[in-house]
Amino acid sequence: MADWAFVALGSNLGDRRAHLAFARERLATLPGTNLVAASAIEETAPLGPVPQADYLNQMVLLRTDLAPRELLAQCAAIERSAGRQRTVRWGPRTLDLDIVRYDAAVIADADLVVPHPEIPRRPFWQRELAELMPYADAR
Ligand code: A4P
Ligand code: MG
Repeated sequence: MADWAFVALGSNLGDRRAHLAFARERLATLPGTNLVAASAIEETAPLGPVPQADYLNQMVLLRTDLAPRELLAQCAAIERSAGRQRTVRWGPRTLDLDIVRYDAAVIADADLVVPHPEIPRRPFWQRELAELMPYADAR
C-alpha cells in the first residue's frame, strides 16, 4: 500500500534549474514510486548563518512503496549523483533533498526527523505544501 511523501528540492550552485530537473526525473523513476505532482519553482533568499547565493526551491509529491528510511537513502544517493559535496552544514549545495512529510508519520530519530522541523520557519515550504495538498487529498 503506497504512502504519500512530500520531498523538498533546493539548489544554489551551478545550473540550479537543471539540478531540480535531474532530481525530479530520478525521484520519478525510484522503485515503487510515482511522482504525482510538482509545485512551482520559487527563487528564495538564503536562510541560515552562511552567506551564500539565492536558492531555487521546489517540492514534489510522491506516492511510494519505499519506507521513510529507504526514501532517505535514495535521496542521499541522488544528491551524490548531482555532485553534492558535504562541506559546511547549511552551506551552498548543487542539490538538497529533504523529506518534509511522509504520510501521517511522526519520526524523531538521530538521522531522520519527520515532519521536517524547519516547516514553521520556511514560508516557501508552507506555500508548496498548500499547493500540493489537494493532489494528496484526492486519493
Ligand atoms: N535528516 C534528518 N531529517 C531529515 C529529513 N526529514 N529529510 C538528516 C532529509 N534529511 C534529514 O542533512 C544532514 C542530515 O539530516 C542528513 O544526513 C539526514 O540524515 P544534510 O543534507 O547532510 O545537511 P544540510 O542540508 O546542510 O543540513 P540540513 O539540516 O538538512 O539543512 P537544510 O534544512 O537542508 O537547510 N535557504 C533557502 N532559501 N532555501 C533552502 O532550501 N536550505 C538550507 C539547508 C539552508 N538555507 C536555505 C535552504
Ligand atoms: Mg538537507
